[in-house]
Amino acid sequence: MFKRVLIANRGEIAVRIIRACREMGIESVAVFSDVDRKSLHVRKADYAYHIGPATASESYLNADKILEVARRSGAEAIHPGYGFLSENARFARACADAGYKFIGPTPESMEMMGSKTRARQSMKRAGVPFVPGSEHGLDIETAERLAEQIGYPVMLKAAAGGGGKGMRMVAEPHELRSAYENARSEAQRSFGDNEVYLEKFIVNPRHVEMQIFADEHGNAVYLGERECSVQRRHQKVMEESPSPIVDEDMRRRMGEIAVRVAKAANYHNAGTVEFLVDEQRNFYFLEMNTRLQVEHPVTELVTGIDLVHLQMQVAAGEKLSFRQEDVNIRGHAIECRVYAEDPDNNFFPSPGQITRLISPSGPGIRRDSGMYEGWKVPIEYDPLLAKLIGYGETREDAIDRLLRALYEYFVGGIKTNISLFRRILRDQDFRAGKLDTGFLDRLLAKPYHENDGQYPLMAAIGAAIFAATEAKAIFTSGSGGAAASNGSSAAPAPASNWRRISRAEALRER
Ligand code: MV4
Repeated sequence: MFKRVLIANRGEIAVRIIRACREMGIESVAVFSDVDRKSLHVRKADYAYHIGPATASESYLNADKILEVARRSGAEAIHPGYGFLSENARFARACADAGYKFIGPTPESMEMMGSKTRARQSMKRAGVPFVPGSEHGLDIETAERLAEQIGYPVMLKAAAGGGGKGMRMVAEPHELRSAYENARSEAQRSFGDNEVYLEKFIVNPRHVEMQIFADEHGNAVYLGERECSVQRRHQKVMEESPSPIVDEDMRRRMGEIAVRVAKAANYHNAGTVEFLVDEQRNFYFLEMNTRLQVEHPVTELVTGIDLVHLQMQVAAGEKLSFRQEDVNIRGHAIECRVYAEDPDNNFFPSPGQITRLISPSGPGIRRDSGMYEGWKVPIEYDPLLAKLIGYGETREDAIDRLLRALYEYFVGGIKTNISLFRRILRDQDFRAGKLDTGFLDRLLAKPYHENDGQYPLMAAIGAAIFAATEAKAIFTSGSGGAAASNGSSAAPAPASNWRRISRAEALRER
């Protein structure tokens, strides 16, 4: 196993990887920009190196600086996390050329998946179902002919794209030409590549993705799916595993296809195969993400597999120690992405100092966080602060635990989207598993008045009193007017001044 690993990332994912390193007896090397000098990953790592100014292109995206730190620190391997250089084939190649193991797939796999048209050509050869359309870039005449053939509505997409950039829905033939020009120039501007191809438009799709893992000896497994339909402007907000619409049979079919995708790409390490699922539950290959994903914890909780440990082992040349038959999905996990943004002001970014932080824990709760009290959230990077993950035997149990934990969560000094999750988790469509990629926009269009906002405030006041006095004094100070709300007269008086929030009360329509 590696003795020392460099983590080319920041925030919660760097902390997550440092934790795996410590568990495995691997020394961790952090890197940081000017504004991250006091960040949590720097404090938790065994070593930390300054790599430049806040601007990502001069620090976390600067391959030369990262490789320079690898040399100076004596690291043997580099974990890229997600974002930044994680899907950059040139960086993966530069690592290998400099003698460092890149913890991820080969540059060739990354290049294949980086071009959507190349990926579609390979998937066609491998017999993987993908959304009907073209496997090559198109000129306008060919696009017009093909669109007639497959039928409107269609979608134009940038071959170098992903994440919604350079994408245009076309409802009718007369709109095709201008949509084509727009997609092409946006693709050129965003990716420096104007190749555009065409797909049949899938109406109200769900976004379901399959986690796969492959070692460097030809073994590959799938580790269950994640439902990622709760998103806003192509930014995921909440993910869960298993998906409410995937049953055992669909999981096996989707999983076997995902493994076929991995084999066709000669894939190594952790990867995610994305599918669009239509209203008839047909699924189509969309793209492959060649990295560890933000939402990997929900898969860890339902499989019991530590994906970051596995990444290190596979990168060190070990064989997968289990087979597909050994993988069992148990329980249900849901992740909330806590962002520094204001849900009451169009999700406007809200950087600044965290003046007070009260974090939830307790049964079935996992928190992967990059923040601490007193830390200043920089404006320069992705606003993801933390991930709160609820686990339970059933989906309803996971929801109830998350709701409980969300009422314990208090972040002072900045705005966060925590209140949005309380709203989502109480929504009847969400609770019924009626999800598609339009779910969140529909929810946000409904009128809503959160009149339970006093609970976080109460928690903050309570914690402040707790910090200033002895716990015993509070706990023995009588019921303080609080009553048990579970309806049982035999229940003892609550041990604190907080009212117990019952499921019925939490869900009551007001
Ligand atoms: C689609 C689609 C409908 N039909 N392709 C958006 C991001 C990109 N990676 C793929 N996307 C979509 N492709 C066809 N042929 C609808 C979307 C889409 C979407 C996909 C996944 C998650 C959220 C989404 C939100 C809006 C649209």
